[in-house]
Amino acid sequence: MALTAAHGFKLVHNTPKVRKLTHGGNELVLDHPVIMGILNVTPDSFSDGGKFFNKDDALRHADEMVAAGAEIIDIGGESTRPGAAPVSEEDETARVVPVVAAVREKYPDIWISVDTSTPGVMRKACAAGCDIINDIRALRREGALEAAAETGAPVCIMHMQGEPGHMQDNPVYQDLIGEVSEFFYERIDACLNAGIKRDNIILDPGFGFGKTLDQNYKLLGELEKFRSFDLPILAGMSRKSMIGGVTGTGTGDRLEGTVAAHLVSILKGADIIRVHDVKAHKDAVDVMMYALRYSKAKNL
Ligand code: 7PM
Repeated sequence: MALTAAHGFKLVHNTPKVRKLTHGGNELVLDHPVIMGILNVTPDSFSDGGKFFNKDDALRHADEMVAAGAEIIDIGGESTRPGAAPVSEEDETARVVPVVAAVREKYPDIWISVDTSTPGVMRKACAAGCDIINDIRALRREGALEAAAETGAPVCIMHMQGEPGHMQDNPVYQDLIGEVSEFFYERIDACLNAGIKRDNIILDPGFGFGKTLDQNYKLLGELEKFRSFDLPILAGMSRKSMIGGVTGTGTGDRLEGTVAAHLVSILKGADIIRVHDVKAHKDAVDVMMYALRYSKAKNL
């Protein structure tokens, strides 16, 4: 029996339905791999090394990613690095919301996601034009479910064991895939009870968030298991330690490994990949998709 994916080629998994996300009048059709470009607005990512991010720099970075083929721009103002100081709601808002507004003004049709766990930031970012709430804490903070539901925006529910400060200390699972699935069931249920539409929930196994190297690769290698939820899947492995753990390279030298991991994730059912390097991923995905279409050509 031939298995045909939403992307229109034969895959190891079966996704008969073409999915889409909706927000207001906008639709994002997931009939091809969608690239989400990471736009970081935490101050430590800017050369002034200090308190202020530069809106012009952020916009230039967005320009570059849109030109390279990103269909979603992910804007985040809270550093989730282990040991990073917590950011106040006020600071997070000041970093994120002006950038959301600026990207929205310049690109009326691009999808914008906001990487936040803070209810107030969710509301203000959506008022400024954001389309997707991307929460590494899967809306578990007080008031987050209600805030997300109020906005009507699609949400990305990410699995994380523990909290960013300690999650990598000694992650233990009895049954990794089963426990991540159980988490998804529980959070999907919480979203539905809060009034979030099932069609607007995206699942993310949370690569690097409370997982050892082998646990990360088990999740990647069996990503197709999460297709049984019949919801879009987001994979984010860009420059993470699971790449360096194989290649032996530092964060600045993980591009090739990252691209390979994301191609595998697409073959195993990812609909959206979250990346720093949009151009490299766009070219790699285009070539892979082209090759897969030709694997079915009858006239050659
Ligand atoms: C420090 C530690 C800095 C971790 C940045 C990070 C994901 C995400 C992040 C992900 C979704 C990074 C992470 N990772 N959102 N936000 N999925 N949905 O490496 O894997 O980008 S932050």
